[in-house]
Amino acid sequence: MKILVINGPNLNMLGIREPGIYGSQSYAALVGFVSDVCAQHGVKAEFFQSNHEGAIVDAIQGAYGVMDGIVINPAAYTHTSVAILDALKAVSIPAVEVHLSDVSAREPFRQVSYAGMACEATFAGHGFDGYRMAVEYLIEHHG
Ligand code: CA2
Repeated sequence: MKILVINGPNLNMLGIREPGIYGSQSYAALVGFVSDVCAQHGVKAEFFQSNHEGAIVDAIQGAYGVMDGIVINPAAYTHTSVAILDALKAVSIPAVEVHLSDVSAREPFRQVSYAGMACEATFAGHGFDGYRMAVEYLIEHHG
């Protein structure tokens, strides 16, 4: 099984600021954590991070016919991007949404998730462990 792990804008800044919300570990540590989870399950993982909406759309399109699952934290684009929603629908690859923080307990503008409308499940508020939950969801349902 091959999984594409997509992270949206500013997640490359993890560990540098706002540790109270997003934790104190870096983006490289997140990649290491998810790589280990995937290796333990015999899953191949690829990682993509971008601050640009169109680049994320391109990455989703590039997964078509190549990847078996997508784990996506669209970050701020979660709450704004119909383009990412449409890309996920277009490729029709099983996708799971992840958020480090518990978006349901934050500002009202974070209560809407466009990308989530094309995802089979959402794990929010579990920090890095949410990515493990998402990978294991995909293995359980599509592995
Ligand atoms: O909780 C999450 O994972 C979010 O997707 C993170 C986004 C936020 O816009 C979503 O509502 C919830 C923001 C990511 C920003 O990451 C930073 C990392 C370090 C310092 C500042 C921001």
